[in-house]
Amino acid sequence: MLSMDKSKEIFITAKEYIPGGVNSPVRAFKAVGMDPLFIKKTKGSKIYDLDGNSFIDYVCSWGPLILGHAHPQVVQAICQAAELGTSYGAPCEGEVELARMICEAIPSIDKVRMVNSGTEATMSAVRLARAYTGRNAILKFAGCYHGHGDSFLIKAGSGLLTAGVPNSPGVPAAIAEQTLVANYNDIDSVTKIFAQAGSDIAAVIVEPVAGNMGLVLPEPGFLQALREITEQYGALMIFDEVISGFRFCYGGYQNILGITPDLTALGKIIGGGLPVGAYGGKREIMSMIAPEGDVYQAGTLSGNPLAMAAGIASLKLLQAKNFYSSLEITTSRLTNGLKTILADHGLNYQINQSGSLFCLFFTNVQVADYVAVLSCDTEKYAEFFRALLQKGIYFPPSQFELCFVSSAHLPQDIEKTLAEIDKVLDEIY
Ligand code: HOZ
Repeated sequence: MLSMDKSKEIFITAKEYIPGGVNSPVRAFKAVGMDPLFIKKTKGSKIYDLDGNSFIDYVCSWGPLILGHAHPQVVQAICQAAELGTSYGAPCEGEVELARMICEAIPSIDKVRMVNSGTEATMSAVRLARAYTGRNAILKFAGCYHGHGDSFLIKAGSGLLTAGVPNSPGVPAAIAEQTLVANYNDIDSVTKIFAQAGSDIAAVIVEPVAGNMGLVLPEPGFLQALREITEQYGALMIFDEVISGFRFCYGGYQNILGITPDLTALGKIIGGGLPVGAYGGKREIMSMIAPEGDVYQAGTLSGNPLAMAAGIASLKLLQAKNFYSSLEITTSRLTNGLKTILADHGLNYQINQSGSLFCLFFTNVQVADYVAVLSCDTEKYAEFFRALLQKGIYFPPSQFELCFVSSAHLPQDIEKTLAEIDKVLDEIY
């Protein structure tokens, strides 16, 4: 057994001063029935805890670290920026450079506003959509998660799915009423809602690849149909690309789909591991934001020079030839190996993969929507997680989160991961 004494000890203190001892619920490891690891340092594909254990990391800070931990060029860019001051509260060149890179990479984005998190980006995009359309309702999908804004905590994914909490206390009923919920990959459920309330709907917000109920891919035609119906009713389409932005290609998942949303929320990768979000879209919509227009949204640390430097350095590295194809090859090596191991153990568990994202669902049901996700054996996943952790492999501490592969994951990491999974399945089955 690995010693985790130091993590356990500090968790006791953490719980005295921080709600639940963590600053974001999934990190508490509640869904896998153990105390969290406290991380001391990270490098490449590995994280190291306070007790000196090392783990191959498939969480990668929940998405930003597509280049792996502490990439030397990203760290250098942050250090150089820090020498010049950590926050200006005034415009700087980095903001313009990162905005230009985003607009050039994602054709639907004419203008972009930097914020500090994905949550801030989605909340602000919804406010803007409401202002632009003069309507109040929004439509989201069961199991999709768009951060913790009041409007989104209705049938949300991520930590809320883990905890089985369909809603959160503190969300006023009047706000919750403005959020309509359809089923992902089920255009009929969308059509029905539009038929009843289409003229009240300001926007449909959707993760083009759903990444907060495990990984659920859009079925062919689903997002195109969504684009058509939003246009038909004069509602905006907001793509939440906080996870998918720059994850599958140099741009958004929308570049691959060939769909043009009205607004896009970004985060994670564009901040290179520092706290950044952004929302952008059509010029005439974005021009409504203050000070150009009168839709108010502001932030002391928005466009922070360190975060901009990390984002710019990261995006430059993502432009390398074959970056995305080689990342996908690494990931497929892992998922193909996993499929063989599962078959050898007589298990028919489902693996969903797209590019460098994947999820191992502990269910025999093909996973294309929220209902299928709920059929997973979460207890067995927790057992699997705990056993794998003992072998030095760090999977997400919840069945309903994703595995992220980075360019720092080497063939030997993949081989070790597969070998350890094989042993763990022997142990638990
Ligand atoms: N909302 C993130 C998972 N989808 C968790 C973020 C964190 O705990 O750092």
